[in-house]
Amino acid sequence: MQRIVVLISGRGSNLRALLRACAAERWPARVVAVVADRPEAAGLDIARDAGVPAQVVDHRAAADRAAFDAALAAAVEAQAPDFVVLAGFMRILDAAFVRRWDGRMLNVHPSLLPAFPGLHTHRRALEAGCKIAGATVHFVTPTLDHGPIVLQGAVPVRADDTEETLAARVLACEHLIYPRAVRWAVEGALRVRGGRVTHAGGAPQWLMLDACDAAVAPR
Ligand code: NHR
Ligand code: GAR
Repeated sequence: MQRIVVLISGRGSNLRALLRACAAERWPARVVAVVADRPEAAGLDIARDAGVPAQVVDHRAAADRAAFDAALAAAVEAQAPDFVVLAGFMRILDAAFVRRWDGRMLNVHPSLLPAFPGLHTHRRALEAGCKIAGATVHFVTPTLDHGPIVLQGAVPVRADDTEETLAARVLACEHLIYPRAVRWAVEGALRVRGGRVTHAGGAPQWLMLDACDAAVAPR
């Protein structure tokens, strides 16, 4: 059994999608702990309801970034995970932390990377007049939102979209692609070479939701 630690900061809807898929699809893995960087993260209750130990490493209680990263590293290390999965985790991690889990730490980011790394992705996509938006699962590297891309999902941008309506459509896409990508990782199906990720079995590494929000399945 592969051991997964999930790091969250907020609502935890991606955590919920991961927990559901892990149980329903009988992954060779389980979520052994959820760690939040803030005590009010609603996702902590999702973990507890699923019987997963949840703990807080409060970033506001840390003296500085280095102290927070060290405390978080210790909490993660204590779980001896095989994979560290960021699910709406809002703290930039230092290079030492990231290198420790090289090739074993994943993130879902709410844009079609390399467009719009960082924060406020939906606002920026709307301001840029994008007609397609989406989400990206990538391996985490020291450079923010620049790690090797595992899987991307695309959704249409509608003329009357607001940040909120676009975020909701992209989030639904995240809930489809993130469990799939994490499953590939725990199954050992991913290969990384020259900064590019391939699926050993040739599974399509994209998903598109059409204007009616039906999934367009890869062939
Ligand atoms: N750390 C590294 N080194 N590399 C990545 O690719 C990372 C990472 C930590 C988190 C998630 C990322 C996202 O999906 C992620 C990827 C936080 C910020 C940020 O600016 C940006 C991107 C992501 C996560 N955080 C502010 C900070 O000072 C705090 C913002 C807040 O609290 O609201 O850390 O988008
Ligand atoms: C998701 O849209 C995720 O991609 C994004 O925050 C949301 C978390 O939702 N992540 C980031 O913006 C990281 N900086 P959730 O808590 O319901 O999973």
